[in-house]
Amino acid sequence: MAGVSEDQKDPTSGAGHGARGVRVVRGALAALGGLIAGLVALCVAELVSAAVRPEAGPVTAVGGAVIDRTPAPVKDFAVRNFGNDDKLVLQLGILALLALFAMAVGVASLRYRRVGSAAVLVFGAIGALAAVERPDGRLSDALPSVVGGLTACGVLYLLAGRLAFRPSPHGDRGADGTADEAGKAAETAGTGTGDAATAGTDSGTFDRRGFVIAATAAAAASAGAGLLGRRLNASGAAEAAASRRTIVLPAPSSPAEAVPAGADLGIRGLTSFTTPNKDFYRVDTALVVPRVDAGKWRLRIHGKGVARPLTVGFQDLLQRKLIERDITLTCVSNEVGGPYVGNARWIGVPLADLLREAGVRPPSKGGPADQLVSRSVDGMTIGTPVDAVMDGRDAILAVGMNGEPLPFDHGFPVRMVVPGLYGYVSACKWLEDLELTTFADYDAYWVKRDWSREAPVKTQSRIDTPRPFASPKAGPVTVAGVAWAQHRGIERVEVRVDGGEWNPAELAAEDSVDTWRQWMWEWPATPGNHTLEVRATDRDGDTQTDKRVGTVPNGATGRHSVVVAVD
Ligand SMILES: Nc1nc2c(c(=O)[nH]1)N[C@H]1C(S)=C(S)[C@@H](COP(=O)(O)O)O[C@H]1N2
Ligand SMILES: [Mo]
Repeated sequence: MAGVSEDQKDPTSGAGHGARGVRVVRGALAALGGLIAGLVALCVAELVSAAVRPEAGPVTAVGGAVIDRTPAPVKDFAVRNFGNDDKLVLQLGILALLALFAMAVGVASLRYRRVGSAAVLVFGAIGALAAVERPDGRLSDALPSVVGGLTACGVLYLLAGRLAFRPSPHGDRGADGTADEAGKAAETAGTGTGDAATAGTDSGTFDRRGFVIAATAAAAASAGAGLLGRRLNASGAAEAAASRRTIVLPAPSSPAEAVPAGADLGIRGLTSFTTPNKDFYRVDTALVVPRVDAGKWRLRIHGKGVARPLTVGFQDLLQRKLIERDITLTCVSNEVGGPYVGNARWIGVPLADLLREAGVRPPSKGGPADQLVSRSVDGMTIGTPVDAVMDGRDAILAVGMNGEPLPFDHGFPVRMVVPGLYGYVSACKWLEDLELTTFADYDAYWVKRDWSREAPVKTQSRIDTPRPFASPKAGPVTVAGVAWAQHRGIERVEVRVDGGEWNPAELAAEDSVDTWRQWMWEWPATPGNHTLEVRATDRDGDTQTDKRVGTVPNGATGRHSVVVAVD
């Protein structure tokens, strides 16, 4: 192989002063060449992804593949520690790894020029495979990585050529093919082979200037391609945003009643009863938030026992009977005391109406399908019991959240919301397909990943104030928080100090059994360290257990407690 013979003749080995310097410079430039090749790959892929779709980019695709393969406990850890930044951390991690590999490949290509360039193709192939393998992947999704990889392969080959030693002025190297090749490559870049353009020692030179020019050109061209790709990708998003702006939500035929005056105790440090959209937790697997054009959106309802399959558009939905309801949504990954719970006022079409129109009967009425699988545009699948969505509860295909069309982060244009079930078994965002099937026949995304098939929300309560390790003054201290047991309702909340007697907390007015409920308790605090603990009882009469279990497979149990140091 030419690259090997090149190095065997490396005149710097064992040569005099300065040879080491050349070697270091050459190594550093080679690493830089690798980095630039990596940059080229990503930028070209970005540009090509604009022609395919933004989700097909290699970092997004590989990130998605990593998310899909992350075991539940690790994912849980990531969500817990990085919160809504978990995806940013993942992407930065992928980029950092890629940079390391790119530098290594760059250095390797000094010695093994073709092997190094070929290694770039392997990365392209990984990106391509990851993109096609995504749940919503198609063959064309491979294009960004393939084109990016091929381009980067060529660029690295060219750059490595510039770093090849060529005959020194002393003529101690034969005019072998490799050196010729390097010389020719240098000429192509218009640098000539004049001594001024070369860096070297007594015993070896390479085309440093040629490298710098080629590298700069590659970096600049790829940055341009990358920026253009960004632009183009953003324009698709802009159309979706425009479609969202033009939406006027009709008045619901069944509006929600005003939130009772006493539902929000207005206590400092206590979570507000209604969660503003911008503060609403976000949990999903999407590295690129899908931006769907509402005008092009379609929902298909089909599957087992669907007598009249339906396809509806966004405007069709808006013209139907709309209901408005306050519903508290909770994530199964919410730890005891955790933040992944929020309450919003949703507007949408009753899901049961649509299903009945399609001729669906729940299993309790002899229907053949017990599972409703909702699919999103990004390939998420979520399985919900048909009986639950048709048992009279307010299961909604939501189009509005707190008085505006759904935010993109929360599923625009349409998502599901089902009171009483954790989000992963009910709340599909960016919905595009509803299929009637059975739990025996099909496992949805999370079920394939260790989580339970069915998951009603567990009764929980949380202390919002005082905060952990707060140091309130002795005397009356307001202890307050929220409690939830969606679709059952909260009957009672109790608080105790240092494992003593349970004290009944005062409950805020109830909005509905589908929403959380604020509570407060006036604590006569005495100086010293104390542990506050809360427990809720739901309307079924079940009191939260103190037995701690983790979030996997169907939701955490245990009591939230907070340690404070009273002054
Ligand atoms: N398409 C899609 N829908 C999804 C998810 C997802 O990853 N993708 N996550 C689900 C989970 S686990 C939860 S808890 C809720 C969270 O909804 P939010 O992000 O609007 O709070 O969305 C659900 N719907
Ligand atoms: Mo969730």
